[in-house]
Order: sequence, then structure tokens, then C-alpha cells
Amino acid sequence: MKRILLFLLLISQLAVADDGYRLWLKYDLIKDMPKREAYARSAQFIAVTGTSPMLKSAADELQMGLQGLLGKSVPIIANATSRTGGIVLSVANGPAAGSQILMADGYRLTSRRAGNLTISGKTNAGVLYGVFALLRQVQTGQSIDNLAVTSNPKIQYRLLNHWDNTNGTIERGYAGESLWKWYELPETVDPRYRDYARANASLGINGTVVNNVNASARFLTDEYIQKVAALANVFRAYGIRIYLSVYFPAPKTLGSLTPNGLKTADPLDPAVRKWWAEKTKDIYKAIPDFGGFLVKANSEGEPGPQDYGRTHADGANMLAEALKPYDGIVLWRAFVYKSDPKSDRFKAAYEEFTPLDGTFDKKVIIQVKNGPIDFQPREPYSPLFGNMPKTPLAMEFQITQEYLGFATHWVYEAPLFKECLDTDTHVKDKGTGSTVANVIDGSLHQYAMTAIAGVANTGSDRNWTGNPMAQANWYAYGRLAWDHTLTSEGIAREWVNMTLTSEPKAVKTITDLMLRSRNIYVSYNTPLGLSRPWAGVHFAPEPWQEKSPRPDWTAIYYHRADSIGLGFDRTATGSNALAQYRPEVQKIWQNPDTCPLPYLLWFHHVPWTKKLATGRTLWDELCTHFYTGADSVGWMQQQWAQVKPAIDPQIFADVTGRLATQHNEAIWWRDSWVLYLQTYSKQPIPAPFQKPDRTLEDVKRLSEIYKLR
Ligand code: BDP
Repeated sequence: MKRILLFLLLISQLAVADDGYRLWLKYDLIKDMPKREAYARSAQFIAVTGTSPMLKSAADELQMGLQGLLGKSVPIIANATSRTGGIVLSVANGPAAGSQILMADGYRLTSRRAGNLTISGKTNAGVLYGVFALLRQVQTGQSIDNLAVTSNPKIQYRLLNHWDNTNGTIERGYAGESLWKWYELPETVDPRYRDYARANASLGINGTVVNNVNASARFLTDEYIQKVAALANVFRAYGIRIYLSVYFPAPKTLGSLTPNGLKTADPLDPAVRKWWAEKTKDIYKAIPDFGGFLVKANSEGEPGPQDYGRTHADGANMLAEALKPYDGIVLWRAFVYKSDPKSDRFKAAYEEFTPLDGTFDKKVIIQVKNGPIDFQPREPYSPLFGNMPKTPLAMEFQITQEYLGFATHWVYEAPLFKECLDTDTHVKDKGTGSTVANVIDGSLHQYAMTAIAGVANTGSDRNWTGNPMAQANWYAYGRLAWDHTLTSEGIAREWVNMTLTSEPKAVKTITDLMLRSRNIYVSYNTPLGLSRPWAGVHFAPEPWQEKSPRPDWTAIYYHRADSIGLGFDRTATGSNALAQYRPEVQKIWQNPDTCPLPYLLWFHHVPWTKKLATGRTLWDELCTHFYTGADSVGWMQQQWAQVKPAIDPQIFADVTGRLATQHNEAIWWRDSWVLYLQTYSKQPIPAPFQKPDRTLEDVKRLSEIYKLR
């Protein structure tokens, strides 16, 4: 008997074990019976007029979702005629009287007592997004009676960027191999591609760049165009268009392999322009809804138009010309910096791009990283935002945690995204709509096109993102791409409810943890405006790193520690990068006494003994951050332990393990920083903190070992 009971217990455990594959689209049965019945009364049928593949995806998703949530099969019918009590999906042009206007891709949910619940969109995609919005409403336990919701995306092109290579590896990927099985495509189409598309559509993501920005010319061969087309065929029914990163000298590289091939990739050469026009034509023949090209050029050794004495605009406009007959765009990246030891890398993108404002074709969007350096745990916003009024600028965020502890450290990124989006560029008077978000949503400069991109954190791991908590970053990026006014807290709560648990206390505990996680990481990793304490591997602490082929690839270039103090003087007495911001911004940041502490060392070289607004000296403040940051990971562990009863055991154990690793590594970071900086500050570790129980040599050795192959 005992054995049977044990067996049954095991089976029930197995039945609930969650491998994370379903992401936030779990659709588990709602346990609250009256609630479930209330939903069921409004979902007696799904009526859908029209047969487009996207409407079919919408109806199928709704049926599948309701089947899981309500535990009953809801029939799909062609027409509601006189029936009530069901859900009607319709592509309705024109807005309903008196309500907010429905835009392309937007959706409207309306329900009245004793009628039908209507999900309408101006386009098929709008209906699909409306379906996911309704499911979200049910998944998060909200009423679906008397609905009057209209939601339009604030940004037109909402993209993921995959840094995936032909050999299946992912640049800066921490969740396994590429999702795209190039060697199997186009003949074999993994069903997982559809689930990828569903997840993205549930957030409103409508485009994906499938290959690395450090691009291979192979993606432009007929062989690869067919493979990419097979993916596009799956994604199309979910409103997702495919884009390709292109290798700028492809005409030359591929040309050299064909008879009478090209000897140049000069964007002003007519033969090169013809090559691109023909290539683009081939792509559109295979992928009629192809989205366009993403380009990394003259950046980190990647070739580009400057190799031929041409400008970024010459290169981008050539591709725009090739795309002219089609509905495609060019996303040209602004991530550029030169190997000039005298210049400040911070200033490079602004210096190269602002003089070109107004010279780009109208099909070109410049894609700008959120900060001026490179996806650091905390950066001030890029000064390009607000300074390119005549050229649409897209935001590029990095979802994958290249500088945020890979897949072990738990960092919820919505606060990082929001911090940037909500910062005022002061192009207009404060509070009058000139935040970074207002730049990229086009409202500030009336851009004709708007875009946002997130460097994906997905891979072939069963749970997609390696760390189950990193799913929240994909989710948060997508939700903010749709509506940047959503709050980090609201998004976190929604995600936890849909993904982990709806037990109120656990939801609160996890949401709080998530909201604090980014600041905790910054505290032990790069507090007070420190940045880039890495060399090759963007993981192990190496603030002492001073040798590299280029100065801006060392760690000391960024923190500038010396016997006087710490930090990079970017005021007028230093590199004067601050001059790239509006006077109002400069005014706050140029004075070390008014500069917000999180940005202090980005702009100032501060004496170790200077008293900060907190009442502590710089040295003491740094130590306080390093120590409390590392200790706070212990707090995260305790908080997480408390939610155990509410969380699936497999996910609970997975996160518990990762947090233990994070705690050890946070202490490693703390010790590395304080021991190293102490060689300059010559100050003791302030009470109540204890001196590390290892030496600088010990931690240096650890980092060296970490870098071994
Ligand atoms: C850096 C990454 C590098 C990318 C580069 C980029 O380390 O792998 O290729 O950004 O964005 O952060 O182009």
C-alpha cells in the first residue's frame, strides 16, 4: 500500500513538473470553479469570419488556450448569426463610435452583458494580438465582462535580433544552440518554430532578424534564402516578418566565387548596386513579405562603406534603393567606434552619425544601442537620441545577458529598459514629451517610421532561455515594445501570474525580487557608474585588465583608477563627451555634486575621500555597494526559499541552484573590486564589512583560470 502511495505521489509530481517550454502561454486549468464557470459562460463558441492563415492562428490559439484554462472544448464556427455568449473575431475597419481610434496592428476587446465578446482589429494581426490579450486577461484572473479596451502599438517595427551563426552557435547566447536548424532546413521544419512564433505574437513582436550582425555572406546564397524562406512560411501566420543581417562586402565575397564576379563592394559602383538589386529581387521571390536588412558596418572590424571612402549614408542608401520596389526597410546600426587612443569611445557614434542627419533615404532607420558604450549594466542614454531629428532612430536593447551574468545571474531587465526610455532628453522643456521613448515612438520628431529591437536571449534549451527567470526579459521587452508606458512592476506581476504562480503572497515576493534584482547586480558588479570591468570573457571580474590590442578594450580605460580617485572625466576638463547632451542634461550631470550617483563615475574622476550625498566618502560608498550587493543575493535566496510551496518543483530547484552560484560569484566580484581598488585608495574596508579572506592574487588567478579554454 505504502509503495502504491509513493508511486502515485511520484506520478503526480511528474505530472506537474514543468520544464518551462510553454513559457507564459501555460493555459493551465483555472482551479477556482466559480471563476472558471463565469469565463465559460462568455466563451461558448468562437466565431471567425474569414479564412486567412493569421485568423486561423488566432482562432486556433484561442481554442487551445480556452481548452486548457476552462477544461472544455470550445467550438469554432464560421458565423455567430443570432447566437450570443460567444467570442467573435472580426477584422473591422473603422473605429466604433466614441472610442479611441484603432490603428494598424491594434486591437479592441468589447463585451456587453448578454451579447458576444468581440475581438476586433483593423488587420488580421490586430485580431491575433487581441486574442492573446484576451487570453492574458483570463490567465491573470481578470474579469472579461464589460470590456472596452482599445490598444495600439506605440512602435511600428517590433523586432528581435538573433545573433545566430550558420554553424548553430549563438554569439553571446547562453541558452544552448541556435533555434534554427540550418542543416535540416528547408526540408525539415521543426515544430518548435511555430511555438517561437506564438510566443512572439503573444507580445506583439512582428519581425525577427534571424542571423548574427557579424554576418556571414552565406545567408545571401540561394541555398540559405530557401532555408530562411521555410522559416518565413511558419512565421507568416503569426504576423512575423523575417529580416536578414547582411555582410556588407557580400557582392565581392560571393562575386569572387562566380565567373565574372565583382571585385568590389563599393556602394557607389553601379555593378554593386545592380548586384544588390538582383539579390533583393531573389529574396522577395522566395519571401514576398521579407522585412529588410540589418547592417553592422565599419564596426569592430566588420567591413563597410568607409573601406571605399564612402559614408554610412552611402551604404544604407544603396540598400534602400535595392529595396525600393518592395515593402522592406534598412536598419543600419550606429554601434561604431574607432581605434583612436586619444578619443573617447563614448563620443564615436554621435560624431559619426549626427553630421549625416537628413542624408539617409526614407527607408532607412538608424538602430542605436541604449547607451553610448555597449549594453553595460547601467549606462546613461545614448546622446544620439534627441539629436537626429531628421532620421528615424530605433532603440536596440540587449535581452541576452552578455554583461548581466549570462544565464546564472537573475536580473529582471524591465527597470533597465524603462530607465532609458523614461529619461528626458530635454529637446523640449521637461515634461513635454521629449523622453527617449518619445524619440523612438516618433512623437518627438514626427518620424515616418518607428522601430525597436531586442537582442534575443533564446536558444535550443528546453526552457528557451537557460535561466527560467530570463523568460521574463523576453516577455518584458515584447510588452514594452508594444507599450513603453507599462510599468516594470505591472509587467513582472503579469509574467509571474502567467508563468509561475497566482498565489498572491508568492506573486508579491517574486515581483519584489525581480524589481530589485537589477540594482543588486549593479551594486556588486558596476556601482556608481563604473563600466566594462571585463576583457575577453564578459563574465569573470577583471578590473585590472590593462593589456589589449586597443586601449578601449581594456578595463582600466573605463574606470581610470589612480592614487587620487576613480572614474572617467567626461566634463570639459576631460573628454567633454557631456557636450553631446542638451544643456539642461549637461547642467545636472557636469557637477559631481548634482550628478545622480548611479552615473557619477561615468562622468567624473572623483577623489577617494570626496564626501558624497549619502554622507559617505567615495571609497566607503563603493565598499557599501559591493558588500550590500553581494549580501543581497543572500536575501534573494531567502526570499526565493519562501515561495517554494507555490512553485513547480523543477523550476524551484533550477532557480535555487542558479541563485547559489550567483551568490558565490557576487562575492567573487566584490572581492575582486575591493582588493584591486584598495591598491589605489589605500583605505581600509569600512566597518561593519569584513576584509575579504583571500588576496588580490587569489582572485586574479580565478579569473585567469576562467579564461582558459
Ligand atoms: C558587443 C558584443 C559583440 C557584438 C557587438 C555588436 O560583445 O559580440 O558583436 O556588441 O553589437 O557587445 O555588434
